[in-house]
Amino acid sequence: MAAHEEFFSGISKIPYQPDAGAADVMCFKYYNADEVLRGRKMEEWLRFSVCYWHSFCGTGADPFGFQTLHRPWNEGTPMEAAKKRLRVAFEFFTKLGVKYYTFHDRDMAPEGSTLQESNKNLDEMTDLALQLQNQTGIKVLWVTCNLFAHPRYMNGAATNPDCHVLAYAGAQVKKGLEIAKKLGAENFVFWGGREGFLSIHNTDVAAELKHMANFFKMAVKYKEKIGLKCQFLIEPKPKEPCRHQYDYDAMSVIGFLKHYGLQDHFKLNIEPNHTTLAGHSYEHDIVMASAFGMLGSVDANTGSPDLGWDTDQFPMDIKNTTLVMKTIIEQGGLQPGGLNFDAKVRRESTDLVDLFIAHIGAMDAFARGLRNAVRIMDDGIMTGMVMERYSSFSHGLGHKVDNGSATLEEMEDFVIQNGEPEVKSGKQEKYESIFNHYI
Ligand code: XUL
Ligand code: CO
Repeated sequence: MAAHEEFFSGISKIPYQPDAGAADVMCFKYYNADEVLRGRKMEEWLRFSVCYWHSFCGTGADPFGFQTLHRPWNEGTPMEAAKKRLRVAFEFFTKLGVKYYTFHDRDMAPEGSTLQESNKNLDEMTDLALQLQNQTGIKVLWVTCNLFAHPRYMNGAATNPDCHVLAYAGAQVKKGLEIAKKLGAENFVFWGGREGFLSIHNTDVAAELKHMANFFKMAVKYKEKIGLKCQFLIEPKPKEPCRHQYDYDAMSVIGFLKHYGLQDHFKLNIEPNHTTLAGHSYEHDIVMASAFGMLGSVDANTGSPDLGWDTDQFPMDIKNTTLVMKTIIEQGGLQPGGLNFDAKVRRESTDLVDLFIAHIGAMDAFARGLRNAVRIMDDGIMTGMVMERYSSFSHGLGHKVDNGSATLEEMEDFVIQNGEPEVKSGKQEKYESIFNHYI
C-alpha cells in the first residue's frame, strides 16, 4: 500500500456537528478540538490517544471463542502485514482527529527468533512509524514493552524467579527506551502483566518486590544515560492474569514507589477498568493518584463491574467522564499524559466502521464530561459547598492543624473552652442532586 493510498475510502475527516441527530454517530456532537474552555483548547485538555494493540492487532478472540474480527490489513508476511497495519492506523488517527497513539514493542513489530532479530524488526518498523509521524504530525503518547505474552514470561518478568528471564525483560526494556527516544514518546508505561503470583507456596514475595524495584532503577538509569526526556508511568491492575498482582491499585503502587525511593521518577497510568476490578468505584484511583500528585495518564476505558472481567470497553458513561474530567481540570491537566483508549470493540461488533463509531462515541463522552466539569467548576456551587464544609481549618486551631503545628494539649484546651461540637449534616443527597443537574 503506497503512502497516498486510502484505506477507509468511504470515510472522511470526522466533523464537529453539534446539531446532528441521534442516529448520526459518525460526527462529534461535543468534541470541538479547537474550542477553548478554561483557557485551554479541548484537544489539550483531552489529549486523546488510540491504542494500537486493540484497534489494529485485536482479533476478537476470547478465552471461549476464536477470531471474529477479520481485518483486511493482515496480509502477507508478518513484516508486510505490520507495515500495512501501521499505514492503515495512521489513516485512522488522521481521519478521527487524534494527535496521539500508544503501542507495545511486540504489536508494532513481530517478535523474531532471537533478541537481535526482534530488535531489527523494531528498527525497521519504527523507521516507518517515524516517517508517518513526520508526515501527519501524530505523536506517541507512550510506548510499553510486552513482558507478559511470550511463554518465557509465564512466571513473571522483573519478578521472575530466574534471573535469565529478568535479563531478557531488561534487554527488551533497553530497546523499548531507545525506540521511545527515537519516536519522541512523551511517556513510557510499565504494566506489570505477570508481576505477581498465583501461589504463595512457591513465591518469595520480598525478593520479587526488591527485584522489581531494582529493575525500575536500571530503567531510570538507562533513561538518564540516553537523555530520554519522557515521563515514566506504572499502570496498576489487581488481577488478571495473576491471582495477586503486585501493582494492585493506585495506593499499592504509590506505597511501593515510596518504599523503594522511586516516587520522583514515576507517575501512574490509571485504567478505570482495573480500578473497578480492585473493588473500587470508577473514578477512585484517578482521584487517589491525583491527591498524591501522582496522576500521570489515563487508560480511558470501562468494564462491566457486574461481569468482573477486564472487558476493556469504550467509555460511554457521562457521569464517569464528568468525574474524571473534573479531577483532571482540578490538577491543571494531564500533560504530558493523555486519555488513551485502551479499549476494544466487542467481538460481536464486526464491521470496520464500528472502530470509528466506538472511538467517536468515547471521545464525545469525554468531551461532554469536560464540558460538564467546566460548568460545575464555573458555577462553583459544589466547590463552594465543599469549601464551607472544611472552613473550620482556615483559621485559629483548624489552621494550625492544617499546617501541622497543633498539639494534642491544644486540642484538649479547645474542647474545654468550646464544649461539644455542633454536628452538621453531610448533605450527600444534595451534592448528588446538584451533580445530576450538570450531566
Ligand atoms: C492490560 C492493559 C495493558 C496495558 C499496557 O490490562 O491495560 O494493555 O495498558 O500493557
Ligand atoms: Co491499560
